[in-house]
Amino acid sequence: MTFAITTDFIATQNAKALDAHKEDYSALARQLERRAIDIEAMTTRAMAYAVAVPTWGVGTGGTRFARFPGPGEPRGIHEKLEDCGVIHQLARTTPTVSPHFPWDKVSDYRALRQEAASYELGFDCVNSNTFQDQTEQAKSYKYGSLTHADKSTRQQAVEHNIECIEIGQQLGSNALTVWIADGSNFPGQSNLGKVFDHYMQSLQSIYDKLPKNWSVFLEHKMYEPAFYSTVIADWGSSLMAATELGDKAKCLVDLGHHAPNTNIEQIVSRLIRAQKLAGFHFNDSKYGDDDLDAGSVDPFRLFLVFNELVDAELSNAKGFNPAYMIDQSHNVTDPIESLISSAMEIQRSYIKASLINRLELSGMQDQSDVMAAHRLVKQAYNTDVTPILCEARLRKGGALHPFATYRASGYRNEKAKERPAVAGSSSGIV
Ligand code: PSV
Ligand code: MN
Repeated sequence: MTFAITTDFIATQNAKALDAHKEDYSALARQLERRAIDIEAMTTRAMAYAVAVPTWGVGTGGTRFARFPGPGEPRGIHEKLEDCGVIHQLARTTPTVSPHFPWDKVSDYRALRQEAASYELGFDCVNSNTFQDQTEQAKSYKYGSLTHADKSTRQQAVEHNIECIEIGQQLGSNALTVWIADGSNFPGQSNLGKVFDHYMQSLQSIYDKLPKNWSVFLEHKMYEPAFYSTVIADWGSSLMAATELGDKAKCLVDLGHHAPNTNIEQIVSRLIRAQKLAGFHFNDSKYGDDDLDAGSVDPFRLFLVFNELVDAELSNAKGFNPAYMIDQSHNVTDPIESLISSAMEIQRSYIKASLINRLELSGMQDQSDVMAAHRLVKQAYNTDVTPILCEARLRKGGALHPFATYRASGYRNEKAKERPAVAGSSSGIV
């Protein structure tokens, strides 16, 4: 028997914090009522909000320089699912996981799906990996994958993506996310037009294999590992490719994959308008693709992204159905703690953005009442919606205070005993 956090343990921890929570919830209810906002409606929204956890996120990440493994790290997909289960058990807002292949390969995917279900988890988008070489692979991706100069290497990368779709079908997924590391480090190394043509041909072959109701999400990234030029470097290239491919192709926005200070919320707004917003990889950064925890450095930016999303949702924007995922690398924290914290910050931004009276805001915008519009948005951002998030968790059987409950459970120490460190654990520099 492996250690598990029990329902009773959560209930005992919740009982200790219940009176204080009730006071805070009623105080917030009265405050919101004065602003004509029904707290019940907000709690219902918080309960319905869901964001997927990446399987690679529960392992300790690293940098180009080093990786410092943490105690009790998951040693494969089964233990990763166990950890993802704990995140959802406590925070109750991460009911799906997004797997990455070949990292999460198993021989029986139907069994894996059942195993996930035993933790009340389902599978979100599947991610392909043609940015590393695998031992059994014939052709190297050193100089590219889907855009490689050599046709048979491109073909190998296409086949891997098709295999990911097949696996995803067995897991109950309905989207494939494609991020490629392809690009060049030296001017002159590759023909910028030709590599894009290769990308389009390869993607078309993958697109043609998409089952009914499936989508392909194209993830752009400005730089790294290619430092001079990246084939799909920005949302312009991504949108161009998605438009040419057709309705099933959309653009995925990883918050870290832009130049510093880029107005990401405006990109989101444009993609919504084009009906091409696939979804997100949430994380945060100060400089480049830092892969820090969502909302840890710039929570206001996260809120502004949600301001666009909630606006689209409430105005029933055509084709709006984004897939929400987290994509982070936890180098110095317990990944479970980071993912719990990130999931709560993402949900927090969603609820804060939901507080804005859209009719009032649009009236102010129409009158060019700059400061009133800005203050209205800021008022929502400045509202502490913690009691709403706590109440949503409580009603869904989660922890009032997931972080404290997780620490009190001793889960990490127990896993450190059960999971002795192995050399070269599957979670690497992500
Ligand atoms: C690339 O940096 C990325 O954001 C892509 O989503 C990958 O699939 C993921 O990170 C994991 O390395
Ligand atoms: Mn990503």
